[in-house]
Amino acid sequence: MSGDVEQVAGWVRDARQIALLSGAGMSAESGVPTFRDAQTGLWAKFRPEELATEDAFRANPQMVWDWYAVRREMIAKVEPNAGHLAVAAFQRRHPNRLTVVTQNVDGLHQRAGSPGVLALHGNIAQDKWLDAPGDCCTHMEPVAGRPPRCAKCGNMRRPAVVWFGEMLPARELQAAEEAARRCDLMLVVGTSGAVYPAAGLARIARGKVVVVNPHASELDDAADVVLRGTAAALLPQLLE
Ligand code: BJW
Repeated sequence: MSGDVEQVAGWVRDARQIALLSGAGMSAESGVPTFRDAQTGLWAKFRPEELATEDAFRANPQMVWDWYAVRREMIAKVEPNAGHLAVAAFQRRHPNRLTVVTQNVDGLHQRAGSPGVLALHGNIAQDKWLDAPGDCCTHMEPVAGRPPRCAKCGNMRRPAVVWFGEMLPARELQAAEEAARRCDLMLVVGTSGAVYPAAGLARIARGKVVVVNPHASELDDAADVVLRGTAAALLPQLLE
């Protein structure tokens, strides 16, 4: 174990309250591509800021729906990795000491067994109405591969995720801010730190901040220690 890893493992042992803020890199070793490193398919052609918006969906619902369909299919096939499992095992051994705050919509922390996950950007496995549903919106018309629509008014279903320009779920965001403000230690794992308000949580953390990321991130300057390694390699060592 390197000196820094040993030092952070000591902070974990001493901390009464730990907050873990995760991003797409947390699931990379499960086989889920990250947003800003990915080089294939729609990821290479469009930036997330161009696809993950209500305007993009209204302008081209089929393209955006297809992007989500590919990702849903991929996520349904993958498994939590050693990083997710180490977090959940720590929570089982130490109830109420670690809060998971995730930007991920893949549900892998939950599937690993982490309780009370604060999912800031929603859940890719679920849909919701694009516009406020009318009384007629019980007559859904599913056509394979297309966004389901109300047969009467044409209202569409959309993925139940948080797009750019949309508010984060208020309860989850407030609980995440409270977890940041009370923690003795925040582990910031696998996020570029480019997207707010999630990234801002690392800047309001009361305790020490540790970034776990194989590459440079926009939150490195907020960290007391930066560990250059992957989630699946480092979390099992940190959360012994
Ligand atoms: C590894 C690894 C391994 C690789 N192990 N690591 C303040 C300043 C400027 C702008 C704003 C601001 N506040 C708000 C904004 C606007 C905007 C924003 O942040 N814009 C920025 C681009 C500048 N934010 C919003 O619009 C948010 N809403 C909001 O603020 O509402 C209030 C409001 C409303 C109306 C008007 C005004 C205000 C909503 C943000 C929603 C983000 N949604 C997405 C899509 C979710 C659905 C979906 O999945 O499709 O969320 S975008 C995408 O980015 C997704 C992610 O959760 C999010 C963060 O990405 P993440 O997780 O960091 O992934 P990557 O790919 O960027 O990074 C991966 C990292 O992993 C890399 O660093 C790798 O090195 C690393 N890695 N392998 C560990 N094995």
